[in-house]
Amino acid sequence: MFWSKDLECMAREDMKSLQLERLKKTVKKVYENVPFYKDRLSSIGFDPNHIKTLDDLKNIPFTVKDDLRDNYPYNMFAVPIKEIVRLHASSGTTGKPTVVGYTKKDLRIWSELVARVVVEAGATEDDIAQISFGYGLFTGAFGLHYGLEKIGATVVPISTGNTERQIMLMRDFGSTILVSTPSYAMYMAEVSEKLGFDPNESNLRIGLFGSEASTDEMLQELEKKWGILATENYGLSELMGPGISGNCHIKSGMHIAEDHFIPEIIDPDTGEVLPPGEQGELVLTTITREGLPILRYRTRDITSLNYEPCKCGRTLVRMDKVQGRTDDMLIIKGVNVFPSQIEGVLMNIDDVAPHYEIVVKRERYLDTLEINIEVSNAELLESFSHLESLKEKISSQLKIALQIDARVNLVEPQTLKRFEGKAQRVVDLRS
Ligand code: DLL
Repeated sequence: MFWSKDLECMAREDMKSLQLERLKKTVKKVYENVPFYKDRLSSIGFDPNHIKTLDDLKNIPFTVKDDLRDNYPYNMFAVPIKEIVRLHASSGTTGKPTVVGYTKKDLRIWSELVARVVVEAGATEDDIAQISFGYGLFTGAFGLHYGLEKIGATVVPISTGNTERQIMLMRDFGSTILVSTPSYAMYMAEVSEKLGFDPNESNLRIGLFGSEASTDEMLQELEKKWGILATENYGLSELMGPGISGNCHIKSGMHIAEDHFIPEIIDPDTGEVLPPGEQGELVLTTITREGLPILRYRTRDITSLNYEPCKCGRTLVRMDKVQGRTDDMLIIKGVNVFPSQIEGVLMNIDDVAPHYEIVVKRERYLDTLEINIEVSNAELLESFSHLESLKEKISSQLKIALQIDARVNLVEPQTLKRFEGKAQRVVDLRS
């Protein structure tokens, strides 16, 4: 199913000329309206007329989160505040947030793009969508809300929290779509079981998950538990929010709305642009945004791009699952470790629940990695020999995947923290 088939299935050459035309306008606009860009571009002698081909994009300096913070709250906006009709802000609990402003047109495009993402995942006007993201400055709930309303689905703006009530209303209202983080969907399944309702018996048929990294194994587990198609979508508040990319039903990468964002993959250390297929940091340039246009934003998300047309018929480039963030990467005893690698190992082992915590410490000048994992059934804790062999199995598989030793602690079911929004599974006690 398509929301805007012509744009989603455009010939590559047509897409490139559309992007070039929009990029030229964007660069000119920020140069004329945003002092930050005027200074930055003129300091390297860059004139908007220097954009002749899409390749010229690589001569523009990157924009990073600190640039937005330094221009807090409105100094990066390209229109007077009077034209801004909505403000959102990035998540994060420390320091100043990054503030995002939308004009009326920006909001219209945002709901169009989210409509695209939800339709490609299979949502229709017959669906009842329970939005279990937090409503507020976070973009997740409002973004999905307007996109789902746009396609005519019935929206239930329940927000996060009060999980028992979520389950009751999900059953009573007959929700067919769940919108949440994958970790909250997992917690909701657990609460449903505790209340005596098999999640598989719910009316849910599609999960629209996003806002945090998840492994394929975690999504498969959600599919089994809820009896759904677990799809993923991606976005970040600085650039709009959800709607930047999403899975179609084939789930072989997330199609990027390339008519609104130009993606690049760079080497995070050198900033060099990498060829298609190589893994690196995703950089995005907005090409239709009015309120807060951003050139070459470093997302810090690690992924790769696939330009092969998809079996679904879309030609929009696909980004691979986000493997982690450059700032999530742990360096333990000099080895790079992504939390997603650990999750990948744990999810393939029977008898452990999909709830874990990664603790990094420094003991006598040496880094240590400790992983607390819930067993799926409390009775397992009663058999010492079984427990030891399970621990042994997890440790050896982690060693193969990570190349370093990890101390494994098996803990009772339902003792680790649960999350209603983005999961925080890493506790780094070294600093
Ligand atoms: O999380 C926007 C969003 C809301 C996307 C709802 C999808 C659904 P922020 O709070 O600014 O915005 O966080 C953005 O979250 O840079 C990624 O690191 C991470 N992220 C978002 N979606 C995914 C995903 C929203 N599907 C940051 N997979 C991004 C992995 C994701 N990470």
